[in-house]
Amino acid sequence: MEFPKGFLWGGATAANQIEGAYLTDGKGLSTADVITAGSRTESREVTDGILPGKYYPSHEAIDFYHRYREDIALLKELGVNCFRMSIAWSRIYPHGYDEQPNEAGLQFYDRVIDMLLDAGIQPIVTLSHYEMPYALVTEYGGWLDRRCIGCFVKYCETVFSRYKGKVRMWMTFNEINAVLINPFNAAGLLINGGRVDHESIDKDEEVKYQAAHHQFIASAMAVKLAHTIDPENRVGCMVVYPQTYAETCNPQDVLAKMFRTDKYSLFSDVQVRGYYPGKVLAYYERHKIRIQMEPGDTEILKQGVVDFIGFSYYSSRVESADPSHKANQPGNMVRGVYNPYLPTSQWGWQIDPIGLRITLNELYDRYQKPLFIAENGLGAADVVNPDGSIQDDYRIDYLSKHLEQMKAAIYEDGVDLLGYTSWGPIDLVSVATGEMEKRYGYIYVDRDNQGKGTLKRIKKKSFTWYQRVIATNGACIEPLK
Ligand code: BGP
Repeated sequence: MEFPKGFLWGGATAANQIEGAYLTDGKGLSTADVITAGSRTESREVTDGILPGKYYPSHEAIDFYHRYREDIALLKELGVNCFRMSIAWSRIYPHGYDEQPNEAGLQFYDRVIDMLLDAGIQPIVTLSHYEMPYALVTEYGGWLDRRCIGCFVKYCETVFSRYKGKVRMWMTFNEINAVLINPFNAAGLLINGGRVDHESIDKDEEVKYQAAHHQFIASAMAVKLAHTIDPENRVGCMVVYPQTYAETCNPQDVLAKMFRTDKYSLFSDVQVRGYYPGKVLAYYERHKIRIQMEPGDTEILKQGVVDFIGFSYYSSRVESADPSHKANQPGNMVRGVYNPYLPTSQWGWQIDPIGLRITLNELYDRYQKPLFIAENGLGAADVVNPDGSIQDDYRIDYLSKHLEQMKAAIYEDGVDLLGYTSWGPIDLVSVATGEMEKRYGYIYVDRDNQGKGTLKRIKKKSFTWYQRVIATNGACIEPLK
């Protein structure tokens, strides 16, 4: 059986993970540009500006800035009908608070968007994918400062007007709920030196939720503006959805799971419903979290509810009420207790296709709005064989099993799913580790963790597989022989 007519098939990327050219044509420094490379065992470091002798993978990334023609031609050959990309805010407003936009930055996106449209590929644009102009951190302190709202909305107005009639689908903040453990990437907050801290989910809550409140207001204003500029615009939120299971059927574990799910869902609750649900306000009260809200905020939230729910799904996690059961099993952003029923990837993320079906059902039940899978994929180390081929059957296996569960959610459970953009159709820089060799692509990029390599692009076996999936509108998702 095919996927519904008009289903969106694509791939997802972020400006700072592909573009490089980090100071070219008037671009300002972004928060992503001051994060060094790490590894599987060593965390990335947020430095005070650019320090000599340190390696920052975003500075060159895969050089999409200069190679977009070749890359879009490959996407066209792949057959995708959409491409999730982000605009680097600091290319348009180098400091965030500038009076005028940077015309050269806009011209770059003009070229990319026009070329995508010529190739029959609909651009889906994230407005802030784990980056903001660095000056807004050094001078304002990131999203904790309410002035960021005005800067963001001005930037949105510039790009909504410029790409009117060309871009019709937008997402506001990538994985907005990741602020809980990754406050620098998500909101420019220098808590804990900007490091990702998996233990910190319940710490510094007032600061994180205050910054999130400013983002909620900014997102709601952006939604309203997008609809005003072009009623055809559809704007979504984007959340990381760490599907969570209770460790046992002990009600204490089930309660712990419920609290965790609610905590991650708070963000989409506000963005989709347009108000803070009572549960959230009760949580703030119980934990003495005081959020500064201004008169008018309630109205803004109400008027700026999103049109669809974009989310990332890579793996599931397990929650235990027993503090001696350590949550040290890694996953996308979030850690959990080890699940003995699931295999793990080379980077330790547990692979759970059925969890995607459960997630689609949970989100649709909770909100009754269309869903969009904005990210999903397998990070793996690929090997280029002497004949130049890359046999990534493990990736095909991962993706085809997830597509099978999507089909079940659509046809057996009645979920309204708009589309699917697998993460990194072309290899790119990893967010968690800064590595290049954690690869997601259908297209290989010859570049290693130290930034060495020719940047040559090579099609992997999964390229042919995804090409067939799209050509048959998902009727044929089985792995290739
Ligand atoms: C998500 C981010 C992406 C992407 C992905 C894979 O959290 O939105 O930007 O990088 O995770 O994670 P990683 O790059 O760490 O493998």
